[in-house]
Amino acid sequence: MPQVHAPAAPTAPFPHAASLRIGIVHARWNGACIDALVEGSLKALTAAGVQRDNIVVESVPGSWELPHATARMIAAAQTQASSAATDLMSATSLLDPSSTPSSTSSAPSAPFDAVISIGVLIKGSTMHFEYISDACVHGLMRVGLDSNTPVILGVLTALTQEQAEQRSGIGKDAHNHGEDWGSAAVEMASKTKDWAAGKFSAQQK
Ligand code: RBF
Repeated sequence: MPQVHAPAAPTAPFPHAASLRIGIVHARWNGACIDALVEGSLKALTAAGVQRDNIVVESVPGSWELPHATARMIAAAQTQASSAATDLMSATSLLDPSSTPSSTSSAPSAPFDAVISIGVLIKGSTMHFEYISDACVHGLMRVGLDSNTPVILGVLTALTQEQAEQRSGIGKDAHNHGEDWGSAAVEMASKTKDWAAGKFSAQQK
């Protein structure tokens, strides 16, 4: 059986997963693997308690486009959140004291708490594999640090189609790394929210 490289389980659960809003953006090259990885991420997110309505899934042509798309999706969710706040203020305006906010659920218009960026690069006969994978992973790291939003690296770089399938959960004894990415998104989103409020895990016990 091939060795599975995956993280050990986190030391504490994440009880506020239901209030998280998560973005997924995936490339469309190597579609069978992509579909399995997106499904794996969705499965882990919902198993952890994230509401399906609070997950936005978008696609782009290839992995090269992932850093740009991730950055713009983070900005789009922030725009949605600002508009929702403005709507709420006008709905509760002193000019119309009888008005009440139409919804108390903030998650569908909240900023993303994490984004999972998914692509599959398979080495071919050109140098594109090296250029795209290097630019993509560096770009995604930059987006995460610049936006203060956890960006989960869901990019597989495989030397062969078989390797890509093994890491996408396709075939016997294969492991779906998309599930690890869903779990990583919940953990990083939850911890980043806590850290922003000045809380560490040890203080919450
Ligand atoms: N995108 C991927 O997501 N995975 C690939 O394996 C991949 N291989 C490519 C190989 C070549 C020769 C080219 C030209 C593009 C490839 N792309 C791949 C697409 C790339 O990420 C991007 O979508 C396009 O270059 C358009 O900007």
